[in-house]
Amino acid sequence: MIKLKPIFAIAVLFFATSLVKADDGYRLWLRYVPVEDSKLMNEYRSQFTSVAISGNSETVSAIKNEIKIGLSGLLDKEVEISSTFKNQGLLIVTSSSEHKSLGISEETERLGNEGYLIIEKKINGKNTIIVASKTDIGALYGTFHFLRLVQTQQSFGKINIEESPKTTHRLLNHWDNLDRTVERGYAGFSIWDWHTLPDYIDQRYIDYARANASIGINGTVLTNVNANALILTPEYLIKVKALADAFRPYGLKVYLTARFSAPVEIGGLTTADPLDASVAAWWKSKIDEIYSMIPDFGGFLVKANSEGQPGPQNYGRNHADGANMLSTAVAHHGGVVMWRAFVYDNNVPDDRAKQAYNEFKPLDKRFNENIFVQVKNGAIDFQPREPFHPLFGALEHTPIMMEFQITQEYLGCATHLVYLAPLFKECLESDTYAKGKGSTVGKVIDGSLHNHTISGMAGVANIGNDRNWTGHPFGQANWFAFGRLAWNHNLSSEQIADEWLRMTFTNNEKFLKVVEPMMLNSRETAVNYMTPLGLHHQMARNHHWGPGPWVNVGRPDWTSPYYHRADSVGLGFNRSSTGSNAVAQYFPEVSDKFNSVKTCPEEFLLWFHHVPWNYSMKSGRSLWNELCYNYYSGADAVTQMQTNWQKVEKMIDNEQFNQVKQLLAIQAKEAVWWRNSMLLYFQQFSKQPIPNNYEQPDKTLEYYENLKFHFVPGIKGE
Ligand code: GCV
Repeated sequence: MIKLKPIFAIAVLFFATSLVKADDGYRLWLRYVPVEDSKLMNEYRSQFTSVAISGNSETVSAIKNEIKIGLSGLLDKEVEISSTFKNQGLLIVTSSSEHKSLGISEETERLGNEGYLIIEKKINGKNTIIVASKTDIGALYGTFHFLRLVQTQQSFGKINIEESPKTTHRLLNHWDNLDRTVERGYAGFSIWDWHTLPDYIDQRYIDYARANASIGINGTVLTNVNANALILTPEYLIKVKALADAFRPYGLKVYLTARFSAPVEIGGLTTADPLDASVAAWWKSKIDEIYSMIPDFGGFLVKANSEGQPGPQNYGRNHADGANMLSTAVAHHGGVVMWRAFVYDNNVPDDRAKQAYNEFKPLDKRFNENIFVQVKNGAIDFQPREPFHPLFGALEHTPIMMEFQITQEYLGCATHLVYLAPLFKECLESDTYAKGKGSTVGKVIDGSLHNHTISGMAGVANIGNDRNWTGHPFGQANWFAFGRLAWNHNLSSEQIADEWLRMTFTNNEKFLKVVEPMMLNSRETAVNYMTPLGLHHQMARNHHWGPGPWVNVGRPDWTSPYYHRADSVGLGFNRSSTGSNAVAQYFPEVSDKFNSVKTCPEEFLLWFHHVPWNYSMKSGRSLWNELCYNYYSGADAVTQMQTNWQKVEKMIDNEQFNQVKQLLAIQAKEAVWWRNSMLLYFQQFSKQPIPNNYEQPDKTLEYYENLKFHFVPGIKGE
């Protein structure tokens, strides 16, 4: 045995402990550290003595791998896995003969292809937990659910869980360019290393698929909607195939963005007119080529005639003409087309918020069956708060794919802690009244309101090659929350935060009591210090980081004054019947509510109304004073987040604690920047003082207006 000198031995021990403890966030919520509660640990250890899993598909291997690293890590001992059933404490079963012999055929019959049961039964005298499904993918989802129960220290007792996803298509959208920059990405470069693909399969690809499967995400669009036709060339398709092969065991299908002008750019045609036979033939042959390489290819996401992207309107055709041509070519392979409703007219409209509805509502009956119209949650663009998009409920015959933005383009990039589940939920729970009370956006997108067989939710990813994937450690919570809600939009923000915190940090109740409320309030806090009371699109030009209410160059509907409409009378965009009448795009119950300044919820007041500075708000304060109140409470709430975070210092990993602490300091600084510059700017119009019980801005408006920033992440150049 080697003998170490005492001081050296202490140093080695210290180094080893810090190595064991340091958490760089790479493992996400799949940390699988030993169960903290010793009583539960003993229970789990005596229950899960060994595990039986039958089958030998690639997905079954993935399940075995997950059980091996997951359960062994959680129980802090090697867990045996066998393929024959004896007296194990945990069975994972997928075949109908197994279901029959266990007497659970009736229950499993009810399950869809991705569903599963987790139940308890006495087998050979032993209480056994059974994860049962019809398919291997169902069993994989069930396995992750089982592991989550152990990670979050749940008691199994008389467990009886039946789960099936509420939507058929649960997708991440990567806005990743082929040069590995990520549009609106704040966590490093793209995780797709096109240069080393197809020969090098980075472990990160597998861990990405594991993480997605653990929350039920079943598809990924690899490329930016501002698309590059090169991805459709054989040189790149072979790389796409390599990723598809790596993801397949995890039930994750690959999709691509289709550049509408590809037939011209890489196909040698002179037109991309969707009604031209040679164009349709080119796409058909391209799509057949893709399916010959990737038989389960998911389909295409298309941004057309928006922000300079080519589309059918370039040839005098409409969106349905373009989408139908593509969808016909993928249909017999089982693929779908997701056609985005985020469109811009070449002419500046009277109200940008009305554009998508105006273009898509008349086309409702024109789309083929395998087409989704993909609609952002709000009609402008992923703002900190927007009313739900009027297309939800308005399109009856066309399935709508929800598009949420997980990456924080308008929410402080990756330096602000903003938990997005409350934003997602606010939209999903909004009542469209399309078929009377209770016609929520959730029911529109899960297909139940209008009886669609395909349904879906997409989230613009916040993932990059940063070691912890998302830059801010709490950015991981937004990826997690998106997946959980795409699976079941009825889950609460609280439950999702609780799960994520326990899995990512600790089950320590004292920690949860401090950090959970902090997460849950963080979105409202951001709204308050950025754009309260329905203000929107006040971010700096182009990079959208930080305030820019003064931005007035470029297309009018890309400027801030277009949206805030501040003048000597008041503030806000009049979208009521006396203004742009955008309210008329909603069903009458909603439209009437938004239309009147009296009944419009105050959080949307300036979205729908131009309101006088001295208008009396529900609080009794004038609009101007309410604005001041909101900005100051937003910035103060970030200071409170810092104080709260300090309380958990000793409860979690030091590296992660410090990372969040430093990011909160940046957020606090930027919240004050937002507050001061917005109020100083609007003060020019209100001509009223910031009440003197508030700390007064220490800089001038001119100072803020002249700040210059270079190379802000998320955009190319500058
Ligand atoms: C991918 C906004 C963003 C763009 C984005 C666009 C879209 O305008 O700023 O970066 O482009 O939305 O959703 O297509």
